[in-house]
Amino acid sequence: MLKNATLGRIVSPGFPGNYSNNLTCHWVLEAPEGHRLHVHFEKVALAEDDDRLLIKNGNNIDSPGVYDSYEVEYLPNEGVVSTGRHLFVEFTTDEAGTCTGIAIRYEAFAQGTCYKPYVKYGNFSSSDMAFGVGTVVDFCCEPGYTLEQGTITIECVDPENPQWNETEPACRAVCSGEITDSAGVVLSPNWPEAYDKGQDCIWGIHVEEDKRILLDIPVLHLGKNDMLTFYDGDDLTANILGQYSGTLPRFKLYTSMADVTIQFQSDPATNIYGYNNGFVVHFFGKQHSQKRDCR
Ligand SMILES: [Ca+2]
Repeated sequence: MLKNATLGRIVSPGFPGNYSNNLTCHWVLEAPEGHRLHVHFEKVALAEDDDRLLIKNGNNIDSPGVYDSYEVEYLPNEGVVSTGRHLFVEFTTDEAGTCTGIAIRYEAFAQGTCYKPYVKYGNFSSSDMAFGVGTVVDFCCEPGYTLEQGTITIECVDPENPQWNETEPACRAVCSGEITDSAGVVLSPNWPEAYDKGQDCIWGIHVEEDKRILLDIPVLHLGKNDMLTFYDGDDLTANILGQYSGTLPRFKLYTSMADVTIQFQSDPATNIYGYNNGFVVHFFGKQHSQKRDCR
């Protein structure tokens, strides 16, 4: 029983390692008086057997359900909300087969308002930080992340039952993109979580014409059959600047022109091995070094 639940996180035993078999875990969340609860799913990774996550709109297992991993194929991006002060969470596992488990974030919000939006790897601005009816919220993602699902702007509507008029977006590191900013970052798909097998991604980066590009790669941690390739130009026929797999310490590359093409291919056969596998590439448009007129 979590009394006075204002903001926190529930994780399955051992998270982010695998959970054990034969578990039955219960949590009862109780928001402060006059408040409701919003739950956001950070991770629900269950073995495809009888392992189950259930969330009930009340303080016991017989309350009406708001989430059941048996019935839901895709996680609701916007999470779930309670109508009263309580949510009942049950996580059960059978006798074999485990996985990473669950991580859910909860936050209380006052009756008569919308819940405070939450976007992992993103930010928002709001016309009213109390999130009353009429509040308009605009979202953006951190560098390297792309808005997916949902919409950029949502509004708190319905004085009788305050709720957001649209689904909140999610921010994800996606496979491929065309980037025309003068500086930024390219992340491996799903970063900071592991990329999937069988990926083939291409990013084109184009800075102002009279510049060239400095690439600074602080993280490169790939499987031995996965490959990150940098081409000195705007397509895959350009000269290769560098081709990498495995793990490398921080390094830098320079293009000779204003375009670079980055290709990432992961082995379709092997599966990945955990957190922080991937890469981080920062890029900056740089003036070509010029002769200085010294006196
Ligand atoms: Ca199981």
